[in-house]
Amino acid sequence: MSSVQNDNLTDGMHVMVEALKKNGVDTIYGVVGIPITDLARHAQEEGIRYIGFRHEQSAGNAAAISGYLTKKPGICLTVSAPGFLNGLTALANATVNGFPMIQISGSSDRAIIDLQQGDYEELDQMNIAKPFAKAAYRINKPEDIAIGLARAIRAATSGRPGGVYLDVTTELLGSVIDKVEAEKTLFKVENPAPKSIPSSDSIIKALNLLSSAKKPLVLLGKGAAYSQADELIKKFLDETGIPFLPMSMAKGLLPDNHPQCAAAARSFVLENADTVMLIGARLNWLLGHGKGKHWNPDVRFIQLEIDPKEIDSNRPIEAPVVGDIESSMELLVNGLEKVSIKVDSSWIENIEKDKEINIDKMAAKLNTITVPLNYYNALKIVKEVVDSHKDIYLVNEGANTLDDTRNVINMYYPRRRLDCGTWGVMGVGMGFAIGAAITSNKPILAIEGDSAFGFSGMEIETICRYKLPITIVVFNNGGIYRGDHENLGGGTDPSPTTLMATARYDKLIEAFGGTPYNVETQEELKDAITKGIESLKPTLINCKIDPKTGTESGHITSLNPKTAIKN
Ligand code: ADP
Ligand code: TZD
Ligand code: MG
Repeated sequence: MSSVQNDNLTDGMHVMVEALKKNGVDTIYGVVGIPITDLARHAQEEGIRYIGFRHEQSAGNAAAISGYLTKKPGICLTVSAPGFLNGLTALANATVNGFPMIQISGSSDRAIIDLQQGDYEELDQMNIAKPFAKAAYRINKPEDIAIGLARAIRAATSGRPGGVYLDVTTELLGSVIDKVEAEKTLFKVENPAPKSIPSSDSIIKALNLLSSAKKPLVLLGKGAAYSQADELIKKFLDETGIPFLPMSMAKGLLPDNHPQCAAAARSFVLENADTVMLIGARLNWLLGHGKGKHWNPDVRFIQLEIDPKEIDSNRPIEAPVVGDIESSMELLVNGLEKVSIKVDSSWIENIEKDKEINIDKMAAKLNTITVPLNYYNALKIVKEVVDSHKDIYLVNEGANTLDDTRNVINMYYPRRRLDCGTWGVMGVGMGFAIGAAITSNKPILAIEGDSAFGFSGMEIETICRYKLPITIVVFNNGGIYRGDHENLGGGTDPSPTTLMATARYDKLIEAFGGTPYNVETQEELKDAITKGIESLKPTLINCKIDPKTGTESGHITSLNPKTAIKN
């Protein structure tokens, strides 16, 4: 694409970069090609960091997690048609999880697309993006670039955040516009995610319901983590003494070893709580839809939620508090002096008893010594390392590798655990690790199933190219869930769940100059993770795990159709 920049004229590509700069965009994650190569080059020239990936899905995942960590939309840049589609999975995942991101994609000639005349990478991208995105826009005129970007920023970050698609045509990028006119169109979006203040009635109702509870529970979701209302949530819990349960990515919002944390008594508190206050958590499959055998049948709900449509989505909510969590928590904390919230001491004692029993059971699993290692005795080591590097970001995906890691590893700071989220999607690992490293400048530890790692594994080249402080541990059990299944047809092909147990994933990072480790014992694992983290250099540890120890689908075996379980 030729650049028409001269003293009086500019073009869509240059205006787009100016609009991004004006709105504080400091990083773009992408893969270049026609028609957006010059856009990436010029963005870099203008001081925006460009992080080039090997696959758009990982670029999208990096953008999404950066959005989650910063509350500013992460930007992913893709080429037309296939690049766009590769990024779309990440955009959809961002939307489902409530992460703010914008996928800016180049697209081919509208006139040819609309008549389906067969252009290079022809695809009607905006219409394809619509069902997967929170919003989708196309900019056709250079004078509309600033407005188009503003619409995308507002849609991505206001209300429930999500993924926004922004289509920039080849024609737009090359369209000439007078420099002075273009300059006049530029602006910074004012207050992109306005506060949403809940009604005072809803606050009073919520507090009254809590004060009538004997066995209350606060359930923290990733919406609470996202809102960054950390201090207010802490204050509310400190002042009321209510036990809390964090959803996976809300772990660490208050430290997992906080005395009120009921994570180790999860089943007990869900089965027995008489009043549950949801803070930024949905009653979706991850919570059994808030009904059924895992819940107290008489439980009453308070729900702090920004999206009014979410209320009553699965069961009636007695006290909805519709607003942003920060505003809602502020009003709730201020309202505490007007009500008396008393948590039954027997409730706390019973939770403590259940925690003790479960912690003992867990300790027994962690303290087994086996060769090869199993998930638990390997995770015992990871836990020890994380306990002495509390500020670390933990990226985690897999089935057993995901579920067991979540249960074993304590988190100590908000927004440090980044995982498969609402969809239970594989392939977020390296994108999340890279996005978190670029955004936080802190060391990242990625605990990856061998299958999970494969979905984004080529990004270790990206990690090495940018010299990122990422330590990857591949729990290599030789398979999806387990490595010991047989081909039921009796042939020589491996079973559908089988991967190579003998694979040396560590060798991959050697190709790019990273540090490899191949470990089989707890001592070797501890040494390798500690050195990896402390070196601040790209490190990949192949950790051999007994192929016989995993469970089909990890902790969600019951979601399989009844026919499928043949362990
Ligand atoms: P988890 O999986 O941790 O339970 P979910 O992603 O299911 O969390 O739910 C998060 C909820 O938080 C979503 O319904 C989302 O609309 C809501 N949410 C996100 N940000 C805010 C905010 N700032 N204020 C209020 N609610 C929010
Ligand atoms: N594809 C995508 C994109 N997401 C998925 N969740 C799956 C496929 C299905 N799947 C799971 O739900 S977990 C998993 C797959 C393929 C991998 C589990 O194997 P692993 O972990 O090696 O990563 P464990 O430790 O062996 O259980
Ligand atoms: Mg595996």
